Amino acid sequence: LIASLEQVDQTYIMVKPDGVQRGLVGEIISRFEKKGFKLTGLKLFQCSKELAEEHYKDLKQKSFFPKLIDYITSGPVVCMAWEGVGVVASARKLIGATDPLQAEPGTIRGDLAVQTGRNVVHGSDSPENGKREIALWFKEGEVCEWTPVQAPWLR
Ligand code: RTP
Repeated sequence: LIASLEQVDQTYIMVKPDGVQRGLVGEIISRFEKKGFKLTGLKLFQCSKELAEEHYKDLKQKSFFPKLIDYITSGPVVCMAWEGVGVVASARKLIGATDPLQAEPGTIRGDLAVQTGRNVVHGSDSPENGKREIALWFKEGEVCEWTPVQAPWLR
């Protein structure tokens, strides 16, 4: 009964262009799969400048904004929607600090990156932004609701 009261959230995770170029897509997907979250959306995608600017609209006033938009549009990204109880905060923990040199070993950025401007992955910072970003990056019908089959060997 208690478990059924827990809120199931969605988060938008994106392998940034450097992660795709470096061949880290499988490694990054693996970390969320192994943790136990449910993948509900996945695609390789070249985004427009307009979409990148909308996604990062809260950072519009930052000095690094133009560089950030150039980076995100420099090549294809991998867009993902993940679902689960506590998935937003947990994904941020798995990803690690924005500056990869400050990110703990064991986190994606801590293990795989060195520069803030090339930090391989994005994760939504709140359940509200998770919903907003999934709606922004995925079209109707691209996000898939599915129920995992109860596998006796996983109990
Ligand atoms: P993200 O949205 O990508 O998950 O990153 P975040 O929340 O950890 O960091 P945020 O402050 O929202 O910044 C978004 C992305 O902008 C780039 N950035 N560059 N000083 C800089 O050059 C700088 N600061 C941030 C990073 O790619 C960061 O992930």
